[in-house]
Amino acid sequence: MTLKIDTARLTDELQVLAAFSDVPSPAVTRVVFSDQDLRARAWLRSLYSEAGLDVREDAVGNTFARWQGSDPSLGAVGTGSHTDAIPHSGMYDGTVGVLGGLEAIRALQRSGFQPRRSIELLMFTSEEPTRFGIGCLGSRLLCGSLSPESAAILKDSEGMSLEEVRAAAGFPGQLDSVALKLGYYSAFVELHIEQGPLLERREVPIGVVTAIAAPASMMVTVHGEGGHAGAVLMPYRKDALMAAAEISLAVEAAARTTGAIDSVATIGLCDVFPGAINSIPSRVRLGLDIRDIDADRRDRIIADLERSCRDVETRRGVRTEIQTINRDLPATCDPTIVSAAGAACDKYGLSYDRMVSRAYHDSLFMSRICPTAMVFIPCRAGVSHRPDEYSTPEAIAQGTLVLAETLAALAA
Ligand code: HGY
Ligand code: MN
Ligand code: MN
Repeated sequence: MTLKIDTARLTDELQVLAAFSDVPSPAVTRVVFSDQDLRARAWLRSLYSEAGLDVREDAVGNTFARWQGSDPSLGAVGTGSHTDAIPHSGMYDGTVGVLGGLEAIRALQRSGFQPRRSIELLMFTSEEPTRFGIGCLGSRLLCGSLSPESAAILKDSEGMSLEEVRAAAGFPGQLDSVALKLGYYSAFVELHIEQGPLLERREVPIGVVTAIAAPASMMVTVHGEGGHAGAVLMPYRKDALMAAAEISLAVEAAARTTGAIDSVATIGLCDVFPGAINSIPSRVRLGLDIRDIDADRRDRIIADLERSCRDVETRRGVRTEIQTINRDLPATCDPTIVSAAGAACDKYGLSYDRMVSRAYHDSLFMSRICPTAMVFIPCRAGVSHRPDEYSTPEAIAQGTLVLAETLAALAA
């Protein structure tokens, strides 16, 4: 069986999907359950139906498009990714895994392949933390690593709860109906852009992921004393922003000195209150993202953060609070799927690298309920989460081809 990917159609569908955005091209903003997200979902459902797939959506909007296999008693082979996009980002993060997964299924259908195990395309709800503050919301609920109770109380920046938002978006039903039973999938494979520079730098067309880094995110609130920028003299200040700056530099130093290049820490959110140029900050909220492929090493950075908070409290007379949003274990990808993806590359003469994913993905949580692996394709200069994120049609087609062959091997 030699598969043919319809590159023109796939590229065109990626462009159509990118247009469902709250900002003008080339940037994409598509926040979960926004009007643009709902429009995109409706359009995607029409594509799944056109391909003859059985479509269902769960109580949190995870979407499943199934190609029935000849033996429905067997666990299905899953593939897919997300289509929500953080503000002012690019058009390939996540979408390549959904539309590439769909084209992989269509290519297998066109070839006359008949799956024994059903092949199911997933579109996970809210992979990005943008609206509810936690990443992989849909896949966490699917694998049971987030309880329905904890999910129900999540709120967005307008104070709307997940319950209110999902009901208004047309996803009623009980959150406790979302978790999948073990065995529902026999395997899961996600196609995704690398979101890093290695494949392009090494001129290798495919990455086969062997491990996914462990993310942790937390909010640190520093409570100081406000006051008049002119009247309060320096020795008498309890400036929350200066304290937060010391904590930030301590976290950066901790990540830089673990002895491993895999340790990373980012402070992507900094909210200063009251936020007036002539008023000493009385409260600062920092959003931290700390990752490593080794959970213990990552946790040592968190320990340094905690130490720095205590130290700053003593020296500056401020009070700090650390709220942990998530602190996940890394994932090891399944060797059988890794070899199947490698064999698919060999079949088409595509070189590939085994590599670690430094971004987290829904696969991190799918690996809790079934053997899981990922296929990466290069993205230009490793850029992602930016409007200039880009992957060539050829790279996308090659990744889709490897995905299709891998799915066929797993579903045969
Ligand atoms: O942040 C991440 O790693 C993912 O792109 N949401
Ligand atoms: Mn992303
Ligand atoms: Mn992604």
